[in-house]
Amino acid sequence: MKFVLAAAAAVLATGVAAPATAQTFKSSAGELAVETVVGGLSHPWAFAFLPDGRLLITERSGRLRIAADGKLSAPLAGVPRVLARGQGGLHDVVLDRDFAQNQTIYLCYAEPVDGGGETAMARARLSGDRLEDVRRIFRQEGPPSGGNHYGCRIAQAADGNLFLTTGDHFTYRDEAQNLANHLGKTIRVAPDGSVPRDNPFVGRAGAKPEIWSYGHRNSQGAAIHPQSGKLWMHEHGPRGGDEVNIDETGKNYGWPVIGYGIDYSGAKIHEATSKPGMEQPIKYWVPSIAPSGMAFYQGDLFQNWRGSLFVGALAGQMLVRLQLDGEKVVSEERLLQGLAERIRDVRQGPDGALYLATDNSAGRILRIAPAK
Ligand SMILES: [Ca+2]
Repeated sequence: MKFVLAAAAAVLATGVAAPATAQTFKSSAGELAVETVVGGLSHPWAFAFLPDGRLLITERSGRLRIAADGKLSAPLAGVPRVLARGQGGLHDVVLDRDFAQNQTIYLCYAEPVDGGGETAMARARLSGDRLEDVRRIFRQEGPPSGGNHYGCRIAQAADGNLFLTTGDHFTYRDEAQNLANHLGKTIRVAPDGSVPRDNPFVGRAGAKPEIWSYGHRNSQGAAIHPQSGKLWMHEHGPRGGDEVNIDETGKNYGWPVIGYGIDYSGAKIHEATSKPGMEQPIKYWVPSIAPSGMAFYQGDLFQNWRGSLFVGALAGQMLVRLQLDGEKVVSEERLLQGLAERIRDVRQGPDGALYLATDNSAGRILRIAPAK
């Protein structure tokens, strides 16, 4: 009995499941052990590590919770109201680069408006079990979404400016080429929501000054490259044509004019796969994997994987590792096939392990480390 209690206490202290419950998977870095850090989540969408090791986790329904030692807190007060419908709800959460000093976080979510939802971003100060000083710093303008294609990943650059991905709302794909609204764009704003003066369309008549790049379909992955400082992102294609792009100022990424997929009906969408003045992805998938979440790995636990880009897959139900040579993808490794989980988010933990969020009504945060 004493032994059983001690074992249970050890599990609680580390916050991970007992080793007996860990699943193992083969990989190019040896055998991987997959353990549950915390369960009982409803469609977790994103998570962030607080400096003390606790996890801040969003659930699509609109809850923001903290996990510590394998236990979930009650939902934090002060989260903006979200439109939890279809794909929409509470999405990304990111800590400010100076979080240790200012306790500031950023949230992306579907904000309810007349006729549907718009992608919005708020900043707030995390104070115990609540958010204080909550302020919306961006809201998309353009025809609202009925529930699909909100984008909603945030990445903060070294200069503090925030990148935010949006979607084309599924029914308005041509708007991704229209600079007069925020559909199908990457947005760049300062942490107070103001427009940086060097944004590419500042001063152009009829163009939204918050736009950084355009011609995107629906991006649920974004990260700053640790060496170059450039924004990398991926986006969902239709039937085929998911892409990884290096997302640069003022550029047109082609949707829906060019691409590598077809419509769900089988109908043709694109004029061609390339066109002058439109960027090519550095990687695309046919058939689609439905990418969500993105992280560059820089840890010590997987020495061979340093510099790799990790991408979660929803429909693909796996974790994808892209080996890079500079700005080229040289190989793809498909991991955790057989786990049979939709992967919504992937991050590197402070311990050098990889962490995933699984997207379902019994969602979990998983820790991936070398098997002992
Ligand atoms: Ca494209």
